[in-house]
Amino acid sequence: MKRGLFFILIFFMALANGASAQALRTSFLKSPQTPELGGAATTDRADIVAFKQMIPNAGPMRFPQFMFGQRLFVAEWDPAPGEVPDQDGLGPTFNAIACASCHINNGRGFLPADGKDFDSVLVRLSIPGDDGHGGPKSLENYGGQLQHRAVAGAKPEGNTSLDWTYFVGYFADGTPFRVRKPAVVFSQLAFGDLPEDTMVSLRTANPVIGLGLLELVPEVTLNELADPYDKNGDGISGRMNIVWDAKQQTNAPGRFGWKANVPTVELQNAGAALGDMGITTEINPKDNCPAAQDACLETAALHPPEAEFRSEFFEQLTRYVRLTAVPRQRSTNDVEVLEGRAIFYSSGCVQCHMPTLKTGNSEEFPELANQTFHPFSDLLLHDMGEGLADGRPDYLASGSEWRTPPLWGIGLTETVSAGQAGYLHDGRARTLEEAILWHGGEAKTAQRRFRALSKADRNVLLRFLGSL
Ligand code: HEC
Ligand code: HEC
Ligand SMILES: [Ca+2]
Ligand SMILES: [Ca+2]
Ligand SMILES: [Ca+2]
Repeated sequence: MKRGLFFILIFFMALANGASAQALRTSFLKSPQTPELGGAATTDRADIVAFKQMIPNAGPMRFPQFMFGQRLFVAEWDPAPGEVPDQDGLGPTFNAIACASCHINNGRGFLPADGKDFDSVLVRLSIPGDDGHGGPKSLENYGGQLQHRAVAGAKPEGNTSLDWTYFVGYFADGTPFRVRKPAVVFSQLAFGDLPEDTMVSLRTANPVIGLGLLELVPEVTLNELADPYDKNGDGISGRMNIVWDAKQQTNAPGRFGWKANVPTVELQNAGAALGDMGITTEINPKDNCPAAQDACLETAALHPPEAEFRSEFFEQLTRYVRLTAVPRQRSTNDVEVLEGRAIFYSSGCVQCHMPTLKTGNSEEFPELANQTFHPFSDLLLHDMGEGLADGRPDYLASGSEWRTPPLWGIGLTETVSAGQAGYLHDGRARTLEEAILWHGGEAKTAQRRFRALSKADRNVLLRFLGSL
């Protein structure tokens, strides 16, 4: 009898649990989407510096620190020993000399024109297996990323260029479209051929706005939004990436990067400093020199053993990234933008590009706590099909899974990046329309709905995206 009651109790608890997962999604979808895309962390700027503003509700005390963090974000690093001791230690190998070289005005990077160097994108490498914590396994001679530049005395690992394949398709109304897909071509590899089973992933730099908000979305929220076995039968099975938090020495939900493979802003920044620029931190105290690279090891020894990024400075950089505001949505009373938003909802874009999320508590950042905000992302991984697959797993993310990228600020891409635009993880899409056309896998139905729209309806949807 008691046992029976117990099972009945479990049954109702499970039912309540399933229902509450749906309830959270429904309540987020029903709550009004306001133009304050970052909640209180919204800026009115919509110009070239729109992504570089401090969240307005942070106290004036924060401002000098924020400006100092911004200086660090744009600072160009020198090889050691340099004239400014707190700004030297670049390399030995690196991809760029400043955070802002890739995150242009805190915005995204873009693919180089034919024959030009990779200036704001990078190439990740791995071989089958894992690193002992479930992450990608590095190559013995090249590590987990190709650094195509080096300081004097060390060798660049190699060079890269792009090979394009073009595809033609049609909208339901007969209008043709042409999209393109890049493949990375390696040359001048300094430490031997890449192993045959090397997996390669081309990545552009993401915009750096509103990340403090995304970091504070409680894990239970992500868990409730996730639907890994598609229990609600809508064809969408978002799941969390679970990744290694090297600072806390534990597993944690992944939130940052195109495959949500990094758990915190701090670790993302430390990884970027070392991997992209060759700058050591307390978190990553050793320079990035695979054992085969003797000259790299020798050159690294030119910097004194302490971290190249002074800890107090690195903290300011991380605070800066956390306190960067999100631009307000524009043209919100425009009839076309409103129609476009309705199509965005009815086409199922919101199933992944979740309009509304909420942050939890934070003692360190009360200005980011308990905010309702509008990232248009669920921070979950989705299988996007073969067309977008890189075939390079990263923790739980398979070769075809990607994190739903936030769409806030996307309408200002060209404004902040001086006319440049490249969307999707590898920057292949020249327009927002091309980005949508690449959606496959779980997003195939939404993509079909988009292709079935009239030209006028496609345009109002794009107008809505442009208002974000
Ligand atoms: C060589 C180009 C390059 C440089 C230099 C660079 N980044 Fe990045 N950044 C990227 C790329 C590419 C990604 C996406 C990585 C991925 O998906 O694996 C990224 C992602 C990020 C993200 C995550 C954004 C998100 O939405 O998830 C943050 C934060 C970030 N970078 C901060 C920095 C900081 C701070 C620096 C300087 C210390 C820096 N980056 C230097 C290319 C760069
Ligand atoms: C199944 C989940 C899913 C659905 C449904 C979906 N998207 Fe996406 N969207 C993604 C993912 C994941 C990416 C990133 C893919 C990549 O970079 O390879 C993405 C990328 C984008 C981008 C480019 C973002 C950037 O930063 O480069 C745009 C724009 C976009 N989606 C718009 C839409 C629109 C409009 C719809 C509805 C017609 C839609 N999406 C439906 C998951 C989804
Ligand atoms: Ca260094
Ligand atoms: Ca390397
Ligand atoms: Ca589902």
